[in-house]
Amino acid sequence: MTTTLSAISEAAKKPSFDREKLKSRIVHLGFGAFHRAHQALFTHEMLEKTASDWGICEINLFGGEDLVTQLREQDHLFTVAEKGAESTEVKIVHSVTESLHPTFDGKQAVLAKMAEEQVAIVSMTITEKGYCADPATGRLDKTNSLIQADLANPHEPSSAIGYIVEALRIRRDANIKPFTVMSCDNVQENGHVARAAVLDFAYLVDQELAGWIEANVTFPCTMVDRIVPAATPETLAEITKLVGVEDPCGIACEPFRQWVIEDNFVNGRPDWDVVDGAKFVADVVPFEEMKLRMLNGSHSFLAYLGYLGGYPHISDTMTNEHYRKAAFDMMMKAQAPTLNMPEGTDLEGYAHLLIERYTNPSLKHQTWQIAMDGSQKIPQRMGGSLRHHLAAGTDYKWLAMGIAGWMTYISGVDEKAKTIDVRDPMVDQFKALYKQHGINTSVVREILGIEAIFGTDLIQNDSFVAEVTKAYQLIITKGARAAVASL
Ligand code: NAI
Ligand code: CS2
Repeated sequence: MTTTLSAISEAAKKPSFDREKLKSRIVHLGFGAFHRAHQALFTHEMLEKTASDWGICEINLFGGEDLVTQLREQDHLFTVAEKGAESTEVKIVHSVTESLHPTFDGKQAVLAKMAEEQVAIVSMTITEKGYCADPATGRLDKTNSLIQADLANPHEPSSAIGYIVEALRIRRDANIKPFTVMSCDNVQENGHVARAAVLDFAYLVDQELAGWIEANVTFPCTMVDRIVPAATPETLAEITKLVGVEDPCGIACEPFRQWVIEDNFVNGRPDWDVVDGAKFVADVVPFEEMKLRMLNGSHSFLAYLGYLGGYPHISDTMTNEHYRKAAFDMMMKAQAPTLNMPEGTDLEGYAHLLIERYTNPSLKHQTWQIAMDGSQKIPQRMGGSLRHHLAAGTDYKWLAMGIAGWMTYISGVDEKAKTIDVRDPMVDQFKALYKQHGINTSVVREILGIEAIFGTDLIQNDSFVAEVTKAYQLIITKGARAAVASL
């Protein structure tokens, strides 16, 4: 099975550990861009520094068939290119032991793997929508079509939640210790959301099983950070040039990385904290909140208003002084004051670092990519801060502008009357509202009335509705660039 990539790795980047000794002790759901440049690489570097056997079995539940096929063809090795503003460092990841895909291996093979005794952690990067949770409440969305199908047929699941519950059932029935469920998605209190979704589902299928999960399984929260844009033909060509062979599983990312993990594992864990950027703590929630509000909140702001303003990438928005200032002000004036951080946390330093990371010209992070799935992202990136300011009577104009930018974006038409390819689980609902109202301020109240995104409280606040309407009006009449400059 040795391929050219492994030949290269043998020659230039041979790891210090014996790959043959690794076991699939982690099953990871979501072999996407992010995981390759984050957990898989952290695990590789942890293995370099410790004598342990924590290997990863990669699974994609939805899509990514070609990626898994290709990964197998290259002996489960792949490249990560860390691109700084001036130089690039290439690493070959050796922590992956095997891979599965339900499309060609079948659902039972996936479940059997998750139920294997040595599997101690099931981790996930399945996107916000993968939790099948109501974005406003974080509880299982029982109307979700995947969940409905899995409730009807729990032994043949499709959703990640369905797989986890069924795999835990198999383990309990076979008297095998459970695994820890570790979410690595950008979801506020991701462990708590994963737990709520799993338990809500389990209680609907088997109360006794639900009780066993509640008593025996842990769901640590994690804060994950590294900007990893989707691979493009350009990044893959660059990797080919750097490595000397083609690597369709290769991925480029920024040099920065951070991983703060709640130390709450039921069946052992690797010492990821031997690697720079990873640490275990007792309470991750403040760190998650800081990252989601300051980084992801400003990212979404820049994504919607940047896309509408004609900027294809985040680094392009940073060339406009108004966008740069608005992003910084949003972090420091709208988000930072809502946080409750451990003493000594330097939020201003963090904001400056974020602006520097966004400016990295080597990283082509598309505004369109970040704009995806806004219905799942807006509540956690802006909702909590908004409620904070509304209660305190403080200024939140950056948040109102961000929400208005998103509302304009989901109209599906840009400032040059070109169609926007809006990707969102709720896109049909948006289309219906825009069909009824057109691009007109009357749509604002309707969109703010979507309970799954905004709950029931925000729509009742007239001054909030007026503020978003004012921002929306400015965007649709003067354009996004002028609207951002007005801040
Ligand atoms: P990607 O598009 O490369 O991969 C998405 C992954 O999610 C695929 O493996 C796919 O199989 C899986 N997936 C999609 N829908 C699913 C569903 N309904 N159920 C189960 N699995 C599903 O995206 P990428 O970049 O890997 O990001 C994935 C997530 O990782 C993000 O949504 C975010 O929560 C988190 N993340 C991403 C960062 C980035 O910069 N790319 C940084 C920090 C976190
Ligand atoms: C981005 C994030 O796609 C998005 O919504 O905001 O994936 C962002 O790149 C990461 O969270 C950075 O850690």
